[in-house]
Amino acid sequence: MNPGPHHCAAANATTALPPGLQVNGPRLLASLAALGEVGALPGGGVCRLALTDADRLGRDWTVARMHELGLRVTVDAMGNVVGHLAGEVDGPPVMTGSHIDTVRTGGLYDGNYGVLAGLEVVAALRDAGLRPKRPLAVAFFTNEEGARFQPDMMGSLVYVGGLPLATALATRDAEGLSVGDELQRVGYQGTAPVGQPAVDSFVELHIEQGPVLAQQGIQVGVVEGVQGISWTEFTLSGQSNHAGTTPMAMRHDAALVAAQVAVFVRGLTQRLGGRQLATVGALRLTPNLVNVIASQAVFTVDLRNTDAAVLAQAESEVLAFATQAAQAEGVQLRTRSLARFDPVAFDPLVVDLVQQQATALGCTQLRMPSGAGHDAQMLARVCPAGMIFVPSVDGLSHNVREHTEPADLVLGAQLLLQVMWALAHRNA
Ligand code: HGY
Ligand code: MN
Ligand code: MN
Repeated sequence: MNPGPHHCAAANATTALPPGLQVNGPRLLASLAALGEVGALPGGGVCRLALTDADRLGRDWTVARMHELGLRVTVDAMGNVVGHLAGEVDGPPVMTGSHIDTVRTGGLYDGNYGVLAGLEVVAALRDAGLRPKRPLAVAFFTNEEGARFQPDMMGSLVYVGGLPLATALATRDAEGLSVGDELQRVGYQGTAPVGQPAVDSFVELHIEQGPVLAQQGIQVGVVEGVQGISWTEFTLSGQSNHAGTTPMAMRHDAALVAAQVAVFVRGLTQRLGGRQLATVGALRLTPNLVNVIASQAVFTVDLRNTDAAVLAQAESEVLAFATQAAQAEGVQLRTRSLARFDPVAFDPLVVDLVQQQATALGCTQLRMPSGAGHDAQMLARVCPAGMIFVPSVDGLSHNVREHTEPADLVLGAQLLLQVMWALAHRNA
């Protein structure tokens, strides 16, 4: 059982946390359960795909909570929402935040935890009657997951100027609905200028979503960066024909080529070794009928690696294999990049502060990369950024059984409070 939050030894005189300043664990856990009711799936888990009605309800719940805490709330043209807490001095805020959209089989904590822990930091300061030196901000960004509209981290990418707003708003989902229309429909196409406020520093608290911390019995991940991400959509166009009358030699079977690529990418990870990951997560066959040779297969390949050069090699090998497999089957191949982000290294200012405060809290800790993409990797383009991980039980995420122990959730929020306080009071 992990210890509850402690008083921490001061990182240095200017950043010492006022004695007794602690997050309220039961309040944090209750807020996670309450938000988890929004878009709840029967049997557990959450489905709040970006800009659906469930996402709107989750946004409404979170904005109402921001107002309850006395935050000034802004919504920009990308639907990014920021709750602002004034500091003793004006200037760019120390920001925390994450996302509240989920995948279709989401859990309670992916994204939601970082946003609600940020609001718990604000609530704890309010309880103590404390105002930070620099302003603080708690944000949730639009469409972090990229499950409905690609790329992922879309809102934060627009926020930092990495994707033009118009391009993002024109992006369409599989049903042809655009981000812009859906933002309007759910009532979150705001008027605040995108990318405002400029951010002093950013720290995101998130569940690890992998098995490393849980397997090693470590309480906190001191995240040093995020691995590279490559998402590609492959469209194979063959010829539908009768499953019972078409000789094998006469087939142009799109499903076969899709299956060959799926097997190839698994072999590629074994051959490349290291941290190479590959996933065929989405696959759609047309006409998808038991007795018809598939005329079309549309599928996605998700490649990840901390090593940019190996990731690029993996991409070119997959494309080369798919091209020759399609040719051999007499199937047309078209590809479309859905997301492409190089590995990101977080700023030592934030990484070292996370480590220092974790040490002050007496936590066991591990410096590690992030396997998942996060909004922090986008904010890292415009300010010093970093992340804190807490363990995921059985390393499960993007799965309705996603779970993190309450004590770990509370400890992570206490660490976030301490890191934000230190950032808000650092001399610089
Ligand atoms: O795909 C990711 O890594 C993140 O969950 N969007
Ligand atoms: Mn996430
Ligand atoms: Mn996710």
